[in-house]
Amino acid sequence: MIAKRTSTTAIAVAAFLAAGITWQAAAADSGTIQGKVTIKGAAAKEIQIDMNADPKCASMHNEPVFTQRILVNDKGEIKDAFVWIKEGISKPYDPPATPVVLNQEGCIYKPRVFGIQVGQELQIKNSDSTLHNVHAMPTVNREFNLAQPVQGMVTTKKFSKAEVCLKFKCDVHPWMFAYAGVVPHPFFAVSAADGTYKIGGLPAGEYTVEIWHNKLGTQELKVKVGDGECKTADFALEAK
Ligand SMILES: [Cu+2]
Repeated sequence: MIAKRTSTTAIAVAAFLAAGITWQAAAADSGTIQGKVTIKGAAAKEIQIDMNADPKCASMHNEPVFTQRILVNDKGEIKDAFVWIKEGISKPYDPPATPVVLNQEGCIYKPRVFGIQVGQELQIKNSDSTLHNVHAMPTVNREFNLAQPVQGMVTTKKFSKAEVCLKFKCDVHPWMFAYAGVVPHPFFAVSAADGTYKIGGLPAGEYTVEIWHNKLGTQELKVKVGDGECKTADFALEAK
């Protein structure tokens, strides 16, 4: 029985080594950094939002709506953390032609946290039949404050400088917040509901990976990745 197990292991090792040969021939810009974002400790409870200040907002929800300060599941996995390569990217990357859309729907920003490249178009859309006032509150980019009184309105903006993260609020509805990670390259991700994130297509190199969370702050990890390699960088954020 033991001998049989050993031989299975030997085959597995041989297969791994065989895979290692193709590993060396991996294409350029094929590194990946991925991981999971979790919380250490218990997150503060979310508070139910009172939308009665704008009956139109209230009428769009049948269920109670809660604040979304720390989106965490019962396994402690965090959604909506922004992960990006803070240092180590040397090549310039043109912004993609496809715009990012920030929608206002049911008096909530969707998405709540998103990444966008410097110079990439941001389309801010009002899907509601009520007034929203989008107020971008940057620290290094240009502030703007625009009213969107009409349903279906779209306003296009761009950001000229990197900024992680830039906060948006609505001056009409005090519960509405969104956060944009403005990055000078395409290497960023937002953690999914199970806390996972993945940044692919990386050139071989040594990187500083930063995580940003709207309530739990930032953390950094140094990660070295080669062509075709996939490295794991997990983050555990202290509860607040
Ligand atoms: Cu609003």
